[in-house]
Amino acid sequence: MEGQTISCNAAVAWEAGKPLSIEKIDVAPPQAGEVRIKILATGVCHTDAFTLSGEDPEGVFPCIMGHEGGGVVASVGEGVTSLKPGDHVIPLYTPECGECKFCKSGKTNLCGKIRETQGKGLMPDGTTRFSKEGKPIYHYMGTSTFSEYTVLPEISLAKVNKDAPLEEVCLLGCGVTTGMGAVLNTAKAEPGATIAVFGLGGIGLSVIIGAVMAKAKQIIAIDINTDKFELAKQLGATDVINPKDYDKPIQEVIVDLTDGGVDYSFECIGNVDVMRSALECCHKGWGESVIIGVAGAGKEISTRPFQLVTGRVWRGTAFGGVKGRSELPGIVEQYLNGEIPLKKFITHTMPLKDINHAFDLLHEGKSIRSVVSF
Ligand code: NAD
Ligand code: AHE
Ligand code: ZN
Ligand code: ZN
Repeated sequence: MEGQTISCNAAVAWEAGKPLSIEKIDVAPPQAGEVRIKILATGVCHTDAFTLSGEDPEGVFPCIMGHEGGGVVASVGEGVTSLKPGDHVIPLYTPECGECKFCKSGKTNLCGKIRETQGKGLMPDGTTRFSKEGKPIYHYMGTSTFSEYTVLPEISLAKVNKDAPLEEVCLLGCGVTTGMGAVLNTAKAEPGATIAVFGLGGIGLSVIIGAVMAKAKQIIAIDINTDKFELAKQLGATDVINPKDYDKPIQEVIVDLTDGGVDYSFECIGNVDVMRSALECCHKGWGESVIIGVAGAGKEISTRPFQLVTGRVWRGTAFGGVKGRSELPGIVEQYLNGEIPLKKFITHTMPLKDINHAFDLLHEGKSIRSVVSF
């Protein structure tokens, strides 16, 4: 099977706004520098739903979505040295080549090596490994985990401890790492900090985990769906707030609650109006707001420049600032040491054939993470 095309099941997004369709597809063998993976589990993140909605300027169809996976190396292409069949891996939508300007900068986890082709749904050589009846199907975020088999560049795979159950640590492929990393790497919150988290899905709840790790003294969790409050409190939120309970802007509520504003805030929704609230609830002189949520084509953020003149800082984060190949294996070890309660995030599990139900649950606000097991 090593050098042959594999026929397997995948959830294909034929076009924006339509449910995924379970299809038999062909997965070509890995080319030079590439690795074919058998996916064992994948989470469903809001970004998958965002792209499927048609709002993503980089959305190309037909494609195979999914970017929060865990799998086992099935075979490797020519020149691959760091991975071998049987290795357990987490696909990375933010690769780490170690040699590009970004990787060498010491300032970012973004890697520039394959970003252009990845954004077009292609492998680095400009072609796809997926097809059906000879018609190419695009990759998604360089990962395409909604397939029994997928192909990734070697630089887009983190090798992890085989003791870690892939149906849990797949969540470290996006959501949980992003939220924790946003606090620890991007904001670098210090002990005693006050923190506001907007949106309590997989990302916002992981921000709470990061805030507890950073020893924040106050963690204010905000959502319009009060069903999310129980888990937020379990994870360490000190205050839970529903903006609908107030007749003044939520930033004013938080400023009043915190003697002038929080040290750090995190937007985990993708709503540009909430991004403004998240900035404006920060303390004058030093408060920093981190944008995590992904907003649709044409959306823009705004605030009075005076908010920045008077010392508030607006920044953003991708994958929580984590360099996947070098840092994700250590985060998996933290999980194995009991430091990251991934199980609490898995509200639903299902086989691939029911993946559309995971999208329904997400839209209905009923799930934190659905994990599809293969
Ligand atoms: P989710 O749908 O599980 O959670 C979003 C939460 O926001 C829900 O609980 C919802 O009730 C709440 N919400 C919606 N509108 C609100 C409002 N007006 N005020 C307060 N709460 C509101 O989504 P998720 O998987 O946690 O992802 C969150 C966002 O993060 C998405 O935009 C996703 O695309 C993005 N994301 C970004 C990165 C990154 O690297 N930057 C990584 C993962 C996800
Ligand atoms: N393609 C979109 C933006 C999507 C986006 O911002 N993706 C995040 C990861 S979301 C994970 O759930 C990201 O890492 N961005 C950095 C990058 O290089 O893509 C658009 O607006 O064009
Ligand atoms: Zn994601
Ligand atoms: Zn690089």
